[in-house]
Amino acid sequence: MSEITAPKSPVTAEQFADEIREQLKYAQGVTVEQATPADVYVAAAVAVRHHLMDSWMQTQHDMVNGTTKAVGYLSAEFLMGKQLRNALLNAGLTEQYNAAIESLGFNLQDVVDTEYEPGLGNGGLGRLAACFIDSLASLGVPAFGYGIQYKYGIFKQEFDKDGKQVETPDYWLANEEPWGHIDYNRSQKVSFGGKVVKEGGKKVWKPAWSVRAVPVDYMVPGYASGRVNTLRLWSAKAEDEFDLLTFNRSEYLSAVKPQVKAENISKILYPEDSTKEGKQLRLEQQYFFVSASLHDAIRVFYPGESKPDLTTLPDKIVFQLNDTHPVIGIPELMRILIDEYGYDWDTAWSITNKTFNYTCHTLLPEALEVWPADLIGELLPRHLEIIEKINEQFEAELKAKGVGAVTIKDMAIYTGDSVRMAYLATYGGSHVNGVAELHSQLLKDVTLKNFSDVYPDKFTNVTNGVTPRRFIKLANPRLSDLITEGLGTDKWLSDLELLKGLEPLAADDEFVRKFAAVKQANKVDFANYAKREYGFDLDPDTMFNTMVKRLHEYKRQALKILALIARYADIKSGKLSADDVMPRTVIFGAKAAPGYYLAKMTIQLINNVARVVNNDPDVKGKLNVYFPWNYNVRLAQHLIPATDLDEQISQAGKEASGTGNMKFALNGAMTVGTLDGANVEIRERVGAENFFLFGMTVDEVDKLYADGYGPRKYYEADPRLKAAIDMVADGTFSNGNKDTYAPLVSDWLSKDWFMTLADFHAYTAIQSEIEALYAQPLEWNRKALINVANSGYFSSDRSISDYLERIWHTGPLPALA
Ligand code: 26M
Repeated sequence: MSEITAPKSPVTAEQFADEIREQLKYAQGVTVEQATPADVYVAAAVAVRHHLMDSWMQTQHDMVNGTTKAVGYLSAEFLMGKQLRNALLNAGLTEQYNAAIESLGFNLQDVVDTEYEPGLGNGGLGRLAACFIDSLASLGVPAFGYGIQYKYGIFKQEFDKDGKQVETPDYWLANEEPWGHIDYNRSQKVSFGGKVVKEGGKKVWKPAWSVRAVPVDYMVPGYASGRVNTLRLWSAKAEDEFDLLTFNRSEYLSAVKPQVKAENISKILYPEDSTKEGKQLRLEQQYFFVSASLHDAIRVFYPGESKPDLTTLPDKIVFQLNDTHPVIGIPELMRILIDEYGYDWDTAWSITNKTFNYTCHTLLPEALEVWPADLIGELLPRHLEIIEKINEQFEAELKAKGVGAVTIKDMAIYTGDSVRMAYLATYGGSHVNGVAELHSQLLKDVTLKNFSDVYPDKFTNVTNGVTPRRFIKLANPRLSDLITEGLGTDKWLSDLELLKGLEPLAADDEFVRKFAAVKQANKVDFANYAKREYGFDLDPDTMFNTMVKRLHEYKRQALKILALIARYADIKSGKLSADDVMPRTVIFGAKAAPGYYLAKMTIQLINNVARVVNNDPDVKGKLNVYFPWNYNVRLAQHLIPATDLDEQISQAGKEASGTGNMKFALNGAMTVGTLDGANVEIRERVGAENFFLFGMTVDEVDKLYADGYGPRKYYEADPRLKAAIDMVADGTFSNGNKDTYAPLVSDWLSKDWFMTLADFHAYTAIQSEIEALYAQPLEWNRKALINVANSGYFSSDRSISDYLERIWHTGPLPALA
């Protein structure tokens, strides 16, 4: 590999500027004088890629030729956020870039701002995948992220004049995208449909149509590790050889149909989160990226071998299934091993079983994917046969273990008319993990109880984490500097437990004041940002109280908005004298799935509460509500560092983990939250006295259900709750129209599936505690600082270390020379 040179000696700002000039001239055809900030952004991105190239090649070389098992993270979503600043940070080029851009006569921020954020994910699951590949590279572990390069990412959210959500397409590839490298020569063919025939005693799949999966490679530079991994996102293109494949082609036009169909596969990210959608295109997407990825891994690890010994595959790579979306990979690997490479069933099963592991990200039963057998049979007939056979083997195994017939039926992977992907994943892989302690426990006790009874050793927990590079260093440079000052080192960026060293400084009033000043400056910055981007007038001298996450009933944005309405009513009626009110700015961010009726109505309600409250002179300066549209990674990076109080108020037992909660705690916000998901572990670490806990526990929720839950009782019993709901019903937030929110009100009063009303009292009661503390800025900031000091555990580096130890059984590549 002589073309790989040792990583270059650090580039100077002058050299970096020259590289940008070269690129502008010879690739983009513009002079520095003609160049726009967008041109300079592209040139800078290309220059950064060039600087990463040797490390990238070296990492691939070491991965393929060494003995360290690699990780393949299979995920339908990677919510990456903007790349330039992150790549510069991890490659150690930030200073040079800053100086170079300025020497070329451009403003740093103008250039960075032209980057368009790739929104290739819905929310937590997709962002977690992005944090994980950052940590894998930073720890020096050889890894591939495998996913889909959707042409359209998560929709852009706008609000119409009535405050309703309007979705518009996110064509993020409209302009030049300098990060992804399209590698046509490493394409894979992925086939669909047709039938299975017997030829010489062997099952042979004769597909009806195929597409070409073209890899688009993104470099994933590790922070200070010298390693650069690959995120390989597949893009669907038409196959040329369709005439060989369509065996009942009668006329040209119908033969061309599959070509149109082909490119549809990677056209759009499904905007659903946590609802199963039995859509054929979705299954096509899943099979498309998984089949291409598995074939790609074999190509990479057995280069040029026509008869590779695939019994060694589990020593080369371990695949993590990010939720059920890539689980079709299990029958696909079986098919590849048996049909393409001639292995017998048992050998194929042993390889497959060792190669896959499954992460579950939910507890909502409706979010576990179940595919109609008809659909699988039509699209992937050979896979359906294999699934049936896996199920037969599974049932025999259960029987041999003495499991009863009724339980065996309950556990069926294949029921005769559907396939349960979570069960297939649990049986087909070596390990199953939940994403926080409580969640993993509930998986064992409830959702996958039968499986955990039979296969207790498969089950484990890996609590989620977030990357401190993006979510502290890039998002919050002021806090980063203060942490470095406090610790006397910046090593915390790759060993976040070092934050613990800040704890003694919480007793140092001088340091706490500096910490408070950082928050205040961040709030001023955010107010300016909100003015510029949204036209809002935020007052940085009020408490910034934030709730950002997908809009979902279980997350209970309704609880927040009802409490807010009650407070508005209290101020207005004089029940709360204006002087006693701690001024608050409440900030929401949330997208609702386009087909989720009640979620969209909640968005409309929040917007209209904001309109009414912000225009009411009676509460001026006391309460303001803002709902910046199109919450995304960029907005998160601005908002999180500026937040005083974060809301994590899901019904206990419903939020698998949450990762926003970690980002806020790490940025010095206090949390008001339930005992749900990772809140439990955050509270354990930061200390009960530094966390605003309220609401029912999982056991209390279960008991209330069992006893028969009726929300109306709570409405009748609590006059403030009643007043708030009545205001929604009577048209206060809909210009007098009583119909506007009727379905929402009726749901609250008759169903209230997530017990918002039952937790209302506890939620409003804790507000006085919150305000009493906020009235003592030094004490508030002391506690917030203790939160930062004790949240180092929530680094995704720690999550990845746990995966390495408990599930993947691999580690970093040998140190670089
Ligand atoms: C399913 C079928 C069809 C279309 C889309 C989906 C789908 C897409 C995304 C279903 C679920 C999806 O994401 C779920 C998710 O984001 N879960 C969150 O995962 C985070 C990371 O583990 C956790 O922190 C959150 O608690 C959990 O809600």
